[in-house]
Amino acid sequence: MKPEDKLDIQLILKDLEHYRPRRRGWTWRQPVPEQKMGPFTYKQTSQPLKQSIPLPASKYFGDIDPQPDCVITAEIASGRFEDDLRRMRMAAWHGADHIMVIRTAGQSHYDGLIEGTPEGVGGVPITRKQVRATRKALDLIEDEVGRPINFHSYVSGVAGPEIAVLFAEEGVNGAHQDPQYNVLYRNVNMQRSFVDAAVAKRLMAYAGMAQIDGAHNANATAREAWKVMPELLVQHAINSAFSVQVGMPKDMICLSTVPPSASPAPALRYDLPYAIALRELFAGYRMRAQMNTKYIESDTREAIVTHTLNVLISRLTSADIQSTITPDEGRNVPWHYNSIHAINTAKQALLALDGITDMIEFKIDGPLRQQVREIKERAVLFMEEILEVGGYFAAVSQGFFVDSGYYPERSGDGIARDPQGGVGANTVVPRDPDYFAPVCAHFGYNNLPAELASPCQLVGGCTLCRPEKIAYIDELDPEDNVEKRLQQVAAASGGGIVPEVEWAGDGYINLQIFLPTDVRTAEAAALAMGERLGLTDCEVIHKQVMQPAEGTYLEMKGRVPFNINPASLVIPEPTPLLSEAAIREDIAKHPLTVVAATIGEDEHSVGMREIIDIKHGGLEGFGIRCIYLGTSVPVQKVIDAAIETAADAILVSTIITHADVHRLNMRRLHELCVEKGVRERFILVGGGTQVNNEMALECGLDAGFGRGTKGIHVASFLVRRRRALRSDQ
Ligand code: Z97
Repeated sequence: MKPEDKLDIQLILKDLEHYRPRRRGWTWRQPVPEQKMGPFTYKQTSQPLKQSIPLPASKYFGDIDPQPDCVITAEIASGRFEDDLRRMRMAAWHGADHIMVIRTAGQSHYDGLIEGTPEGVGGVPITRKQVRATRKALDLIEDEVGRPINFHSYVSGVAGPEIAVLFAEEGVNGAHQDPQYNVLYRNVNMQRSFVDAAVAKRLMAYAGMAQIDGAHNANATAREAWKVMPELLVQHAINSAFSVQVGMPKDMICLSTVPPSASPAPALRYDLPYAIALRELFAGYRMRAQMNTKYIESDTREAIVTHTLNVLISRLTSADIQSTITPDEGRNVPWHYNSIHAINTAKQALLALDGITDMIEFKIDGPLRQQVREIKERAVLFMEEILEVGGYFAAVSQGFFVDSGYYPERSGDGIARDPQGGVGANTVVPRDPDYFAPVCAHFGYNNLPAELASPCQLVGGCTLCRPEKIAYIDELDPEDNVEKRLQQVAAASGGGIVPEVEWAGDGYINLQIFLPTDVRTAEAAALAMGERLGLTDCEVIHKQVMQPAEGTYLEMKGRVPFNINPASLVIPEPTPLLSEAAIREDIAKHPLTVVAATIGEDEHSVGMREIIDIKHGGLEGFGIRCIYLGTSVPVQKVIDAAIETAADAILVSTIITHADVHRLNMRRLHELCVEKGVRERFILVGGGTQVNNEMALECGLDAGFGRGTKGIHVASFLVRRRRALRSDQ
């Protein structure tokens, strides 16, 4: 794949029947303890990527893109796998190596596997074709970025064991698996859920998959979520101990830890002791740090701050996997660029906190220790009470779990389930003495004949040993399938460019609007504006009062009813900027003086000062000598000053431009220089909000700079022009 080419979905779909995953199992990053990158030495990074997109500020540090030592997760959940694949590529380029494909909401209600590529809502249903195409695309993507990428999904519901077989066959690298999730949230029968879990976990262990548990869901579900800390520890304990019993290695068991609170709560006073208690109790297991989702509202800024504080907890304690939740999770099915923002939040915060624990340590005495101890004690008491009432099933039937009291307090709002009831009740039957299953990676009793090397020998191999035996069904639905969707998208766009946030061709753009009115009026006014702008399907996705009377900030999405033909675009050739270092080096060797002024009757000095001032990255910062003459300076005077100071360049700015005065003044500068016989001596540059390069050239100057210009643009131009002049001589 070439970076400038789009992911070819047709190529991925081609010959999918014969695709085989190239490896099984999970891959951790390779930490490099003392890694030099650019001007810094990092303590907690891993091997860099072959190709990637660094954080925006990396340009100040030699474009470095250090990769933290822990795996970074991107949750991808558009509902169309063909668009998910493209987002996965964007995510990998930003540093995600754990791609978690969220299923359609509540897939664990399905009681079997489905086939084909049906569209989902807020996630895709698990089908062989979608899983296979995803793993195949990830092979290409991991080659492109130069790092293995873990593909992850969920093993739950009464079809859990079938899904686990599918995942083992198709090279899925990690999955959520926790029988408590089925019991509490999906009302699957308890016995059935734990028996299924044993089978599924055995398969996952065979395939080397990492497991993530489901404890975080108690935090996300409980009414007073920060109080469930003791229960979270209990849930982790039950799933971890069960998994080890079934045969999973401890270092493949990842505890899904979530900081239980968020500000305005004094969050770290809860989250930090909780994180420490967990890591102390579960030493030897892996920590998957999930971000707090319970308190995400529609304000993306607020979500990003919560996530940054969550990463602080991860760095102060430890995380083997740093999960990222998109900051728009509270308002829509996550959009492409919000997935990327989430990854960057984690990457940025992890790098900023590199080596923090070498510098600070926790107080051994005091509130932190007390809290840690208290949380552990409450969890142990919780466990003891489970035993007292007769075990886990009895405890669940009495509503012990997801109760919002701080144990041993109880609020009576826990989830209670009937041990004899639920989905799949009475479906577990004891195995007969002659029970024999001719499959590998099987849990429990199997009456394996002694002479067999492997159970599947009798049937000539199972699908785990002989993948060619896998029955691959392409599509079942003639309408809801990827080919049809791709055709429809292509037809609707007519080859033009259509904006997109979620799916190719969805047409959505997002507007940020401030309206000087109350919130209800503002929402109605925003929708009216959307209509006037010609947008369709407008929806206000965030509103925030700045002050009840002074105004409201809103974000509104809407679809554009057109597409842009790329052939109709006039795209100016970019002039690459010289690097800051190259400019400085040139100026040090060949000093440069500029005379600068706002000319004519113009009192606006800000634009020119921004270009010159060292504080804002202006010319002075590159070692250029700047003689600033002030505002409303006559053109004649500027030229005289340039002659007197033997300047190399004249910079003039005009902001006030009634009656084209900016053009007149620029032309005058050129003409007067010609009259005085000094035109060749000076590089003439014009600037201002209404100025552009073509216009300045037309007026006889050497360059023009408009809105958005920074000092480096002008400095780069001056150095280049001088180099060209030197080579003339
Ligand atoms: C996370 N943000 O990162 P269904 N099993 C377990 C789960 O936690 C889940 C499912 C199955 C979250 C992801 C919540 N977790 C979303 C242990 C879902 C999914 O098909 O929706 O019923 O199962 O963990």
